Amino acid sequence: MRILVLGGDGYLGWPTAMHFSQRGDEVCIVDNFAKRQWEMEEGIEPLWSVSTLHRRVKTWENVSGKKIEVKIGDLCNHRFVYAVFEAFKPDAIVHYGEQPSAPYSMQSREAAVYTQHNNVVGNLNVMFAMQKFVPNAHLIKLGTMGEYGTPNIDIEEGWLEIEHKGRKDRVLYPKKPGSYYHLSKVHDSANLEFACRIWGMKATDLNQGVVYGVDTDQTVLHDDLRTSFHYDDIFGTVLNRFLSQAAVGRNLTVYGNGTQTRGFLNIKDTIACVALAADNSPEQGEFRIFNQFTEQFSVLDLATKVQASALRAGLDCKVDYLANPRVEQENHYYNAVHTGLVELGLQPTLLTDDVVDAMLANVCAQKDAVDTDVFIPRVKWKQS
Ligand code: NAD
Ligand code: USQ
Repeated sequence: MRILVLGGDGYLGWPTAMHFSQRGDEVCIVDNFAKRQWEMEEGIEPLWSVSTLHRRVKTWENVSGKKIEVKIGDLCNHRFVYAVFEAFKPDAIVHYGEQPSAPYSMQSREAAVYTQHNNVVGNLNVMFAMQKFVPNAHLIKLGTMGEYGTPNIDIEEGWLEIEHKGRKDRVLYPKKPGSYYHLSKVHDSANLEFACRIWGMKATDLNQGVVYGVDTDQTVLHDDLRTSFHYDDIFGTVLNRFLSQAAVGRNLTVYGNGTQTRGFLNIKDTIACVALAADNSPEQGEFRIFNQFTEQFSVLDLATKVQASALRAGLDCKVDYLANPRVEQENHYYNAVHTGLVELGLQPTLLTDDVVDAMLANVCAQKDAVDTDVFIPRVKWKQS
C-alpha cells in the first residue's frame, strides 16, 4: 500500500511510519515541525533528544534498506496538501498531524483558537484533497476517548441506537469533551461523518485513550530511531510524568483525589491498531469508529503501579494530592466498549509490572536530564 503518515515526526507518527515501511509499504511522511516549535515556546524538551527527521529517515534507510519519503509543510495550507496528494496518491492516510495537548489548548484564547484552527482546518484540507485526488482512499484519523468525556452511562463504540417517542435511529454518540483540544476532535469527527455520508468518503475514526510506552520493534534498532518522551505539564501524559517524578525522587502529582478514570494503551498497540484499520478497510461511504484502548485505570491506580515499581528499583516514592488544575469529574462512572479492534485481531500488550519496570529503567537512565520545574501544572482550566 501507499501510506501517507501525517504528523510523522511526532511521538506516534514516527514509529508508525517505520512500521509500515518495515513491512514493505511505500511510506511518505508529512510534518511542519510545529511540535518542535511548541516545545521551544513552552521552554520544554523531550527527556532524550530526538534526531532531526532527515537524520532519522537516513538512519532508517541504513538500518532497514528502505526509503521513507518526506514532505515538509503545513496541513493548513491547502495548496501544499493538494500537491502532496496529487504526487503521492496514497491508498491510506494515517492522520496524526494535530496539536495533541489539552493543557496547551487551555492556556489562552490564542492557544484555543490556534488548536481548533490547526486541527479542524488541517483535517478539512485533508478531506478535500482526498475528494479531489484519491476519492477511494481510506482515511485513518486519530481521535480521542476524551471526545466522550465521562457520561453516567456506558460509552458505545462511536454510535448510539436511540428510541425516542416510539421511533428509532442510530446517531453519533453524544460528546462531552473536557478541553478545547478534545473539542477540536469532536469537530473533526462531525466533519468526517458528514463527508462519508454526503460524499461517500471512507474513514476510520480511532478514539484513542492515553498512550504510554517508549519502545517499538523499530525504535530500538538505533538511538537515532527513538521516539519522543514528554513528561512536562503541557505535553507529558500522566504515566510518563509519574515515572519521571519517581526517577528523581519527587512526589507523584496526582490531580484531585485521583479517581478520574481513562482508557490507556501501549504505543505498540497504537501501531497494531492503525495497521489493523489499514488492512481492514471500511466500505466506501462508511464512517467507522473504534474505541482504541486496551485497559482502563484511575490516576491513583497508575500512581500505585509506579510506586510499586519504584520500590522494586530501590526508590522512595510518595504521592502529592494537588488541587486539580482541570475541571473534570472525579468518582465518576466509566464503562467504555472497546471490542471492535479486538474483533479485527488486536492482541493487547498490557501494563504489567515488567512493562512499568522497563519504562522506569529507561527514564532512570536519563534522570540527570529531568527538569523538575515542569512537574507543577501551570495551566488552570478556570481562573478563580
Ligand atoms: P505529537 O505532537 O508528538 O505529533 C503530532 C505531529 O503532528 C507533530 O510532529 C507536529 O509537528 C505535527 N503537526 C501538527 N500540526 C501540523 C500541521 N498543521 N501540519 C503538519 N504537521 C502538523 O503528538 P502524538 O502524541 O504523536 O499524537 C498524534 C495524534 O494522536 C494526535 O492527533 C493526538 O491528538 C492523537 N492522540 C494522541 C494520544 C497520546 O496519548 N499521545 C492519545 C490519543 C490521541
Ligand atoms: N493527571 C494527573 N497528574 C498529572 C497529569 C495528569 O492526575 O501530573 C490526570 C489528569 O487530570 C487527567 C488524566 O491524568 O485526569 C489524564 O491526563 P493526561 O495529561 O495524561 O491526558 P489527557 O490530557 O487526557 O490527554 C492525553 C493526550 C491526548 C489524548 C488523550 C486521550 O495528550 O492527545 O487525546 O490523552 S484521552 O484522555 O482518552 O482523551
